[in-house]
Amino acid sequence: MAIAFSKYHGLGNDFVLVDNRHQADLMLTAEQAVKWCDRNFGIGADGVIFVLPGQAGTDYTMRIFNSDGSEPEMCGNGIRCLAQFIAELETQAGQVVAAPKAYAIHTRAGTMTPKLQPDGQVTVDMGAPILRAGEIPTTLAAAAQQVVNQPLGVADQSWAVTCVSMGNPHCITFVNDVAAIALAQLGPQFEHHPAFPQRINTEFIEVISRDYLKMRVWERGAGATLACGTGACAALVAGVLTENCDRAATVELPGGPLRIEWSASDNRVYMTGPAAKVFAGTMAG
Ligand code: ZDP
Repeated sequence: MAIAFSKYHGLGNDFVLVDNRHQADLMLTAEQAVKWCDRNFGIGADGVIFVLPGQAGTDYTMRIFNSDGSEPEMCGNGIRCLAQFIAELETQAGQVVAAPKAYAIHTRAGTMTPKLQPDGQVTVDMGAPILRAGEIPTTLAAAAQQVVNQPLGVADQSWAVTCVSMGNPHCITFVNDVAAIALAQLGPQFEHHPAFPQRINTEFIEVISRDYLKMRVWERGAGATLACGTGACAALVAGVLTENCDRAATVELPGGPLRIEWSASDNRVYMTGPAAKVFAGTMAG
């Protein structure tokens, strides 16, 4: 059976989107998603995202497979793409979708709320960051403690790491020169380090100023990507905890900039950035 899809990207972090609103079961298996993500033998993407019926009072549910077939809790760039995809599906169905328009989306990390802005960007209420080691999870500190600038040994070097979960786990380390980081060598060693029982997404951050960070990322289950929304949020939170940056900053990723704010009034993280459709098609399952 041929399955319709749309291809989107958020700053070059690219996803295949599937309209799964008419059934509760996923229309693809993890193995099929891996094939679809293959850049030579498939469509090519960092992940496959499904829009399902809402749960627990939300408008819709998001589920995602990484390109290796693992299922993360959340995806920041992906949820911006999902909001644009939903707006397109609703428009096709004859509904009026005028910005600003917000959707409540159920994810494995709780309810997230992307809002379409009149300028085409999408702002996502990503919820409060999770800082307790046991909930991230990492064994770098006692379960109830935070991990801020703790030493972690990787590749015969000691890295000062700060750990933050945005629903999915992140390890952030501040470096002098992100361009000099050997990402493909170091990334897998962080990802599979025994201190991270659920594996980890790793962000290397260069502080340009208190409101401008430069980031390179090695994603759990997807490797080096051009952008990572949850990672940019986690990096800003880590920057505040380590006193490297202000509560609002631009995070520059290889694919472009995201605007991130960790609100002092409600403790939630707000991410603003683009999401764009590239093409649509059908694929044999
Ligand atoms: O946590 C993970 O396993 C990530 N690879 C999920 C994807 C995160 C993403 N890049 C983002 O933008 O947050 C989609």
